[in-house]
Amino acid sequence: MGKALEGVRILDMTHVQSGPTCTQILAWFGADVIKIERPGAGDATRSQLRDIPDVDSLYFTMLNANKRSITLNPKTEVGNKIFAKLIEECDVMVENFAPGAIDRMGFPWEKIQEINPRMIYASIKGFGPGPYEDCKVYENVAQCTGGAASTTGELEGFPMVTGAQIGDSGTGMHLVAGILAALFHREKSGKGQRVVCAMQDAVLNLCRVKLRDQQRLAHGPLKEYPQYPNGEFGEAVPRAGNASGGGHPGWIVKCKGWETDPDAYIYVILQAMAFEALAIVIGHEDWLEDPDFNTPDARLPRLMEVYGEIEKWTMTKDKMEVMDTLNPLNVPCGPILSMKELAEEQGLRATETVVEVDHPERGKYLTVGNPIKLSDSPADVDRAPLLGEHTEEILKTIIGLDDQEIDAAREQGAI
Ligand code: CAO
Repeated sequence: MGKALEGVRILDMTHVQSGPTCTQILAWFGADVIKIERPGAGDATRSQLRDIPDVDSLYFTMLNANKRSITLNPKTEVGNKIFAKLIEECDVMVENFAPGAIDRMGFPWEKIQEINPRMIYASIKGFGPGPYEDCKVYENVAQCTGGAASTTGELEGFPMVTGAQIGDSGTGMHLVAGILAALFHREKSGKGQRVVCAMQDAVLNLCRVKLRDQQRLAHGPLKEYPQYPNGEFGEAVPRAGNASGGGHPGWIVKCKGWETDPDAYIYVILQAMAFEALAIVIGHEDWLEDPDFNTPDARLPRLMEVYGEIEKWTMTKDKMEVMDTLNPLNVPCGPILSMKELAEEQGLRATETVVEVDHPERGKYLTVGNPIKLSDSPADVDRAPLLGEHTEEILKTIIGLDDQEIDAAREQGAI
């Protein structure tokens, strides 16, 4: 069985993280992803946060698997022609340069459509149209402007960004959805279209429940927030520590060993239907008859007391013991797993969510494979390409250049 996107060719003008996450997923779905990189330099991340001197960084290699790399400067005369030919030969073009960069290369959307009316042209920008549309944006800027930072952090603390790259990788995933929808639409219409995702929009979409709470706030205090009933609510959704954003309250509690192990914690959710089993296992059968504790509403003003009692019990067990005890009781819970534990987790290796690949210069490294599993076209995770590794191959097979023309292009700095 072939790959889902076999036969789809992607002109990949992405760099750093947001765009590359998108095209990496498309590559895992089977698309031929041709990554265009600046001659001599390549994607800036090749040399950022290097762990081994002169070797492509993990930053780059973990975001550019299964792609082919061609060096090309579309701002040169020959480079411009090659780029136009690539637009003709590709199905989708993806880019995440600063606003206007592709236009300045001589390829506004109108020109791209003229060259290839079937082309789907997908972009990531920091902001949508409006006062900030020309701004350059990185991950944490998006987290701050999309509502994540103002709603994350300790109750009385300052705004906090999360380590999950919701601005970059989160927007990349949104763009994948847009590209696939446009490809599907092209099957019927025969025409390509423009797909744009703004990082602020994607982060806000991921913070949807906080905009929900903003509106609920107009009708009274947010009773599942730790501020209730003693704290004050202001005009905007407050930071809520580790409170659950869903309909069932939850919190992180300490487990055995927390004094020395920074990850000896577990998240426990007080799902209403599992509360009886939870109360019994922690030795609080009395709560089942106590009107202060035996309904979800009664517990709301006492959540911190409930978590405190749960914690007395979890502190007697390590986090995996807690998990093994609570899961059979249908109590939703999640141990805090460190990156070390995740890297070593055999279950994730078995599903190829964590994959070891071999690289000619760095040797073996771990990467996160395709988290989206397709039954008939599973992803094979290959290493990231070296800079310009496929330049000649692509110029010969897709553009139709011969050796002499390739040499001439090289002399002019076009490739
Ligand atoms: N050959 C020659 N020039 C090239 C080239 C190539 N193959 N590829 C890119 N360039 C040029 C661009 O044409 C641009 O030149 P001009 O500004 O003179 O037109 C230049 O490289 C730099 O592009 P940039 O402004 O996008 O790069 P930057 O490092 O200054 O900014 C970033 C980086 C990420 C802030 C910006 O690209 C951006 O805001 N992107 C949109 C939002 C985004 O995706 N952010 C996520 C960042 S982390 O994933």
